Amino acid sequence: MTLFNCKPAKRIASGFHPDPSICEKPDGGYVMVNSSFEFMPGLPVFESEDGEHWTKVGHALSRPSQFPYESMGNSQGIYAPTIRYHDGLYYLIVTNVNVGNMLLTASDPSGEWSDPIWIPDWPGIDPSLFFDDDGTVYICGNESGCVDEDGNHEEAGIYLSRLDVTTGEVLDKRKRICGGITGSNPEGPHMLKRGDMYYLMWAEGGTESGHMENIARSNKADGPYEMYSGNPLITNRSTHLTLQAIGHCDCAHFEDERTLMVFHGTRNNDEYPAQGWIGREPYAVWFTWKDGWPQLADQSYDCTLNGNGDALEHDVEWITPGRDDYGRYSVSPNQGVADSDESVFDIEVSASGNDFDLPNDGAPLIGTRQTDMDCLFEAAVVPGVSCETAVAGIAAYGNDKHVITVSIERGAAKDSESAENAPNKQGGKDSTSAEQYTVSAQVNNAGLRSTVGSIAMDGSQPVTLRLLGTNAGYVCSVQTADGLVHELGPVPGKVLSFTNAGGFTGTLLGVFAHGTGQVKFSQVRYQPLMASR
Ligand code: 6LW
Repeated sequence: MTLFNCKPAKRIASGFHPDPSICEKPDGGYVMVNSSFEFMPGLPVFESEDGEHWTKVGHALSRPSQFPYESMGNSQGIYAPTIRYHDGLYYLIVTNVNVGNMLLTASDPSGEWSDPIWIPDWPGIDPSLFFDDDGTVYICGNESGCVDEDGNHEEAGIYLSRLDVTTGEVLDKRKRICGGITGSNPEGPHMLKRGDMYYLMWAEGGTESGHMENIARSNKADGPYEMYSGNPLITNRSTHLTLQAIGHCDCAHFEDERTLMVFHGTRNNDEYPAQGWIGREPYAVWFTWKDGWPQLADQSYDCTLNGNGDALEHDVEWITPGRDDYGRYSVSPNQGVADSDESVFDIEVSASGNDFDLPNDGAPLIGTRQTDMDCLFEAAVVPGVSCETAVAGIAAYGNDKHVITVSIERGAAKDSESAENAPNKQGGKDSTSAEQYTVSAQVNNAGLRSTVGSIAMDGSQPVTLRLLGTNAGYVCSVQTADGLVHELGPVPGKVLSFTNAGGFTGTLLGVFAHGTGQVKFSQVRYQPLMASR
């Protein structure tokens, strides 16, 4: 593949952590937050000493009083936060698209964060805060078009007001300060200041393959803003680069000679338009300044050139789609594992009263973000002992209508293949004496379910359900107690990509169960396989 003249960008977190916002800590170092949509715990918070190596230190949303998550649908909930530090306190301003815009505060970014201060008079999404030198606090955010309280139509664009951060009161009528350079989805604005000059940065072009970031400046906070003639500041649109859909920037050290900029993008296989399914991940670059504008030698960035994109510490973190199933899981480290470097877990799922069917309707699921294209996700169950429910399995979860599952269920599936290699047919075992189970790989694509492959077996022996992630997608298989691996079939990963599945999230690899009873998954393991892309 030909790589264009573009610079390497360093990935600073893997798996979907979109819409990065950063600020400097008063004693040195940085804090970052990301969107989390319907998932709990939400609003992941990272810290870094150098802006390049980041560690997750907690979540700003950890309790129902902050995030009424029960009724969150796909890609609803928490969008595009902004984090700022002012006068001893960290402020986080963010949209919950199901409720409205809110502010949270904390004296320590790792938590605890306050309950929300709601900002009822600020419609639209992607709010940002700016603390000016004279004590004025501004809120800016984007509006896709609405009717204001006086019945006037508000055009799409970026709006500004003064805000009381202690009450959430919007102090004056908001003003439209920017319409973007194309008019296509100007969003994710941040106001920053350098000397006496106010700068407005915003994403544009939609968060998909047309994504970009632009910048403008003014000597007054409410404009008029002068567009940078070099816009877009960054974009990878219409390229074959591995990294696509770059934009949604925020900066630290904005007043200094070297400025740290973060943005997000999607890793892709070699197809265009972007078919990456891991989701939007954050990257960081440093830039310098010339004549009052950022000096970015190239607009394009890729994640493969410096080879360090994957050299991130692996982070297994269990999250759940925010539905009424939050709290039905207990996750514990697997004690029986000698190699302590590996992250291996036991997970118990309480499926009582849960009639959902994951491949069809969504269901209780607990998962970890897929952080590598090439990876292995597996979990062991003993069907007759640890699986009392109707169905228990593992999933590559894009959203509740786009899921790939490898699951076991009681009974012989109608479309189950005759399992020539199944353990109940081997070694002269009498299959009639044990209860019948079926392991199957299934895909739900846009709500349409199909079986990729299935195999029948008895319920007395443990099975390991397996999803092998590759640059092309997933290979589904099951390993039986005799060590044999039965391949159930491949599924293209683009089923889960946002070009197919829609929405703003990425892939979770997790375990699920539905029916009634407890399911015990043991040896639940996520393993990156190679540092490839
Ligand atoms: C977010 C918007 C965006 O609100 O995607 O890429 C939306 N930018 O700014 C959801 O993450």
